[in-house]
Amino acid sequence: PSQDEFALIRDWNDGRQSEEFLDSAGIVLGIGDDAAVVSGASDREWLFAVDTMVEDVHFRDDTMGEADVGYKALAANVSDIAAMGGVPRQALVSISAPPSWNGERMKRLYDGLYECAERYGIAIIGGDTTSAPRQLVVSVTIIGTVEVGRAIRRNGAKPGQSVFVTGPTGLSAAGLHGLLKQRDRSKETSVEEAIPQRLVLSHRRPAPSVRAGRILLETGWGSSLNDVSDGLASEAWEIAEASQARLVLRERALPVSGDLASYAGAQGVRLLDWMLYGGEDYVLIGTVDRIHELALKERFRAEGLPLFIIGEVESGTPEVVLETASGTRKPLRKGGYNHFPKG
Ligand code: TPS
Repeated sequence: PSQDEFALIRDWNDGRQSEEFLDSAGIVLGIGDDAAVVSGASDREWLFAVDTMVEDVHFRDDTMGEADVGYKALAANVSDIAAMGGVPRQALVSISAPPSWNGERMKRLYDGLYECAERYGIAIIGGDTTSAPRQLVVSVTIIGTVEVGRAIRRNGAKPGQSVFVTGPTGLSAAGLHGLLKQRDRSKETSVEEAIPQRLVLSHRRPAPSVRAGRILLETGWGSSLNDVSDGLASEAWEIAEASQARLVLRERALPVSGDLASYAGAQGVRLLDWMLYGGEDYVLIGTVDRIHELALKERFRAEGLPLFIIGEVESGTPEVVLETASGTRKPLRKGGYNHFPKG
């Protein structure tokens, strides 16, 4: 890189994380050389995941602030580690920035990124920065650790077990809906209709469930696990297919956020559509043996974390069905966000 580029990268990253923190995180050599050096632990396995955010696909100029983009790019990766029951440790950040993302905007993006890193104790150990012709692309690679042989996979759901979720879903999609509506409206008038802040916040600053994943691993009670990035129905389908089992979700047991319910009512949007197909919630869905269900709930409660039992696993063709209040069963389509629609 040129001197300019070095100066910028230093400006965005230098002094963000203390020497003490980086030492304690096992970082032998951090940002600045050709590669980072990290010490290993013999009683752990590594977890690796990568997740990318693209301007105008995952966010728009007017749906997220710069710091929100940085925060969410890392948070989505943290969620992938949480969904294995692991601990997030290090991250590498690759950014391709168009001219519209000047130095000041990039600095704010890194503000959000380091805010998330601090919250979850993640060391930023390197990355790559290039220019891009039009849209911003942020790609984060995350590294986590997990006790040998203990990672919680999607394929462990067994007939007779209960299905749980660690929080309400649909908030992020509703927040996005509100933000897009607000933008359309502000083209004509300057009247601002209130969107519940909780919805906007869950869209811009998702809170991945690392602690929940750790409880599920430490107790040994989580038999399958997945994070809700594409929507509850789609993630339930992934567990059903990997485990070769049917997941029955009870409509009445699905956790409903009060803010979401009133906003959906006011907007005339079907609440259930957001809850099942919204996506970007980053709560965890998984399964637990019925004999451990109460004790697990108690563990969650003791740590101030919610846990909702939303259904059961049955033997049979892999599929996901919704049992309505009246007891009728409706198959749920896989749904979810499709980046490559046919046609
Ligand atoms: C402006 N969205 C985009 S990607 C995705 C969802 C629900 C699924 C997860 O992505 N339009 C704007 N912003 C958004 N966030 C969406 C639409 C919704 P991936 O599969 O890449 O993890």
